[in-house]
Amino acid sequence: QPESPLRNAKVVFVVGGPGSGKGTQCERIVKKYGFTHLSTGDLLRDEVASGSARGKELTAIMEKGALVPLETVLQLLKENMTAKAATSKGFLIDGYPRELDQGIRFENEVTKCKFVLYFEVSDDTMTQRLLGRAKTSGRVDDNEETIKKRLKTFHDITSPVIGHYEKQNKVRKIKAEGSVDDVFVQVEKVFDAMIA
Ligand code: B4P
Repeated sequence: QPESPLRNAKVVFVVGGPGSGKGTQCERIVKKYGFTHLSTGDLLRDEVASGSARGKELTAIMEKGALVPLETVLQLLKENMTAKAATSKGFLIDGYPRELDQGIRFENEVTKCKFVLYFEVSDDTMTQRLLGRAKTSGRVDDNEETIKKRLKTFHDITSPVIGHYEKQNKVRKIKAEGSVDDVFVQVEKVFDAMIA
């Protein structure tokens, strides 16, 4: 079997609750460090926008604040990473893993992550940010009821992912209550130390 072009890819997982600022900070990281940003939320919304049958099922799941099936997300990630492998300096995998199995499957089938960037924010702050975004986003999941469910999904299912990587000393925790600039100062410290 030929060696996968992704075996030696530099991968950083970006994890945090809904509205913790993952996507916002990833844009800044891309500008400064030149990584390839793949947001699983964006990939799923693209799939929905394509109008495919698979897309319709995804909307229903996202409206409920639940997680879409692992196979769907992993497949989307692999396709997009493979297409960019030759030109990428490294990948920011944003919004993934959201459950333990997603991390385990990815690391078995693609490659190990270098570290996990974790944005820690209170539920109150996340809720306020998402309600702010709701005014303009048009997203099916930016409303009070769905936000509550997304927070529950995060605490019940995603939190154990952080514990798993903490045991491996791979979590780099960012206190993300502050402004976008304040948060990015902490992110820079992590990247300068890890990527050099
Ligand atoms: P995502 O698209 O990942 O949604 P998110 O958690 O809301 O995004 P993010 O944390 O990036 O917030 P942002 O920076 O935009 O997921 C949506 C759904 O897709 C999930 O619920 C799930 O159903 C599905 N899904 C995605 N990945 C999956 C997976 N791996 N497996 C299964 N299902 C999956 O920031 C939010 C707002 O805050 C913005 O308005 C921003 O401007 C503002 N903001 C950011 N930082 C700020 C700061 N420091 N100060 C003030 N405001 C700030």
